[in-house]
Amino acid sequence: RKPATTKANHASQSENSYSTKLDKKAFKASVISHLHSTLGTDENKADNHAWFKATSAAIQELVLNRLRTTQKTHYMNDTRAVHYFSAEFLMGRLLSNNMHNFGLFETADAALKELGVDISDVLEEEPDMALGNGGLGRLAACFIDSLATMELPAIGYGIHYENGLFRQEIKKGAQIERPDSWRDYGNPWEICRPESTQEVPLYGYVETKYGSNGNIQKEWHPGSIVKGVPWDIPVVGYGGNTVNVLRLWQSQSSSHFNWDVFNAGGYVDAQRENIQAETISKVLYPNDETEAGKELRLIQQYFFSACSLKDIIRRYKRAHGDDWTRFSEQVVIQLNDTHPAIAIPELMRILVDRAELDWDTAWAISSKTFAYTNHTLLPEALERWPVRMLEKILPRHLEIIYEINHRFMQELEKKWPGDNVMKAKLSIIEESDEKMVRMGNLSVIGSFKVNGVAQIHSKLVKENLFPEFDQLYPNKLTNVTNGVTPRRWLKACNPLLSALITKKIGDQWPVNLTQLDKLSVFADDKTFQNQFMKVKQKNKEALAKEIKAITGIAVDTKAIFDVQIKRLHEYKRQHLNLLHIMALYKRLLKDPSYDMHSRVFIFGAKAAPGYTLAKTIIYAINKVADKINNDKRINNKIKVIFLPNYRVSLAEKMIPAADVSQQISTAGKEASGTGNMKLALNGAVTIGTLDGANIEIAEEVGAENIFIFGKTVDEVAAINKAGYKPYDYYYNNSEIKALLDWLDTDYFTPEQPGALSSLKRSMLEGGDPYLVLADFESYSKANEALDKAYKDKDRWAKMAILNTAKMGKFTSDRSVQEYVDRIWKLDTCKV
Ligand code: GPU
Repeated sequence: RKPATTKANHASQSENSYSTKLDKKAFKASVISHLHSTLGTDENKADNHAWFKATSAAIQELVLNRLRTTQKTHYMNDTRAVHYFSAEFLMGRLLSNNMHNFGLFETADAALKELGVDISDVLEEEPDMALGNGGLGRLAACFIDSLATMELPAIGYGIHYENGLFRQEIKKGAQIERPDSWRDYGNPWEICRPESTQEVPLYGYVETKYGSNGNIQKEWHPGSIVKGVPWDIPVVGYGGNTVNVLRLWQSQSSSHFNWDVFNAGGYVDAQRENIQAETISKVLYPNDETEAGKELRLIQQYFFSACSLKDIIRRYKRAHGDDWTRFSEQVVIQLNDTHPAIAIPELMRILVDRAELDWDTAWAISSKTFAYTNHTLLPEALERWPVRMLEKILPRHLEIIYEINHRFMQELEKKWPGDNVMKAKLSIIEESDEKMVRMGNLSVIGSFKVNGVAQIHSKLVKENLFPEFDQLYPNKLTNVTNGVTPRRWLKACNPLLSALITKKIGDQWPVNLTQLDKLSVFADDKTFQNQFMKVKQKNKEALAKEIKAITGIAVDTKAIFDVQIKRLHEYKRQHLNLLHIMALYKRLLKDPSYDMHSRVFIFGAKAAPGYTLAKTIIYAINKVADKINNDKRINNKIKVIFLPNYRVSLAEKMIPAADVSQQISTAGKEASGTGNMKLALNGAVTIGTLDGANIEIAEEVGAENIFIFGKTVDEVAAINKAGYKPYDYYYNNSEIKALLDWLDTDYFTPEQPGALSSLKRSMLEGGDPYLVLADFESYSKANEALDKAYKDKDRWAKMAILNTAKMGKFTSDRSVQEYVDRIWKLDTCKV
């Protein structure tokens, strides 16, 4: 093979523009033809949804052509490919991005205009593909965008959830969950591939047999079999040259009845669980960063991992037959967190039980195939499965896990003879009351590389989470800082800023984001400052309209637009933001001349349905908002807006309009963050802690262009070691005391006193686990500095420009290139 390329090899838009193949006239004709022949309607009857369908169909025609060519090229070249295994892909909408990536957005816009249709109305018809919870799922979506853009052979593997993340409604301030049915009116992009259906065994028992040579052979007799039907979503690279696929598995009941099991009689019946096959891919688990321990969740994980592995092996065998020696040269599998870690024993099972390779040969192949990304240090998110559950659902996998562990313990004995404490700590099996399988340990042992997602996070993975593994396997643990795709998160979502940037520095920045640094020289240029801030103003006006339409609340677009958008979690500290808002409100009530620029605080956040305190925080934000927004005494200085149903398509409207980006997690808790990158890329200034990628953002933009506050990772550790006492802050800081006590009154919830008391308690009796009170004063000071900076228009414009200019590092193309160079060792394949 050729050595891995070192430089991204993007298809250039100019030499490869599909706009040359489809002009306005041809595009119009194609849309109309689809209106007639695909949708069975016509120009007079068509509503926006029909236009959306017809426009998508016109684009999909081009997509499928490039998909065929890409697949043929990859097949002919027998390319090594990365297989990105992820339980979540948070794709959002595809039409706008597919048009942009084909260089056809302007053509489509003009064509639809001539047909009397407004393209933005058409784009609004597309439901989000919300097959993910938050950052982890969106990262997977950005990575497959970059892989296609960089013309790398890659396939995403996941689950075809019938219902994605719930739709959030806010009723009287509280979150209500409604099902998300994204495919109700059909999905124009997905293609069903019944010919590639796979079968997945579950339950049953393991039989031990003796081969003719006296070898022990294991045979798993499953209790039931489910079918996995693949749906392919094309992933269009920028320039439209390479189109990769995202393959999502839908479960279906299998027509087989396992007669083996039937004949074995009652023994099996006792263990057999009659799960409805269809339920496996019914719904995405809405818990972000908490393991549920639910049987169906483990089955989901095994279901998509097993289908995907079989699919990979089928493709490999087509080219290489039964010769397994080249498997790990052709196949690399990236595990997006431990959710697909069961793929490790599954591959071992196939190699040992099915291909009849000896253990060492099989392990040599398997452990060169997998790499694992860790996305969190939060203990509640580290997956552990009860041994009893694995024994029931995947009895053979449990045996294999024990064998992996047994051999690993022998390795440990060699390195640290007699050290049983070490063995207990690193064992895949946790010997608690209820024995558990630690999926993190399994993933580290079974992978050739393990990475964290930002420098600080990877350092903590090495030093705190897996220090002994780092000693045992030097160089296995590494860092790849996250990134975001600038195609979706600047080019497509912020057309005004994109146009301004292109006018200034040319049109290559979407594939070479470090070019944005060329804007730096204009940071002091008054004309450019004006143009830049005018764009921001327009975007704020557009969001204000949206806010008015959604909530009925009018906001002043001259106010600071301050945005906190992310899942609701205590560690992300939306309640710190809220306490500070209450503080400003209190200061204004006390002193109407209190000097602050007016500010609109905008939130978007979903809480996991079972996370009671997170839901209380949402309720608190809405109740405080009601009070403040209707209080005439403060002269509209503060507005608080909670936009319901935060999702990718809403983020695309909020981010271009943000002046301020709130990234205020307790130091050490946010692995990286990616919203921080998207907001800064669009010219928002960060107020944040030294956590996750904020640290690297601060390095890029410089201390004068970011508002850093709060305890550092080391300080947090020291406080916790000494024994953190939130009551000290409560009694020593009269403002903090007044704010918490305010939550205990019925001021914000007149109809139900005490409705917000649990929030207060969490920060006192509850021990304030995320140090909200310890960071409050520092946060308040940083906000004052921010307020002062905003009042200086030139200074603020310069900061905003430099935030955009210095975000080049955070393109997901750079992240993917690092994976390619240091982990995946892939070559580009020109299509
Ligand atoms: N993350 Br684990 C999720 O969104 N969900 C999860 O279940 C886990 C991690 C996030 C991290 O919180 C965030 O800091 C990171 O930027 C993102 O993954 C992508 O790595």
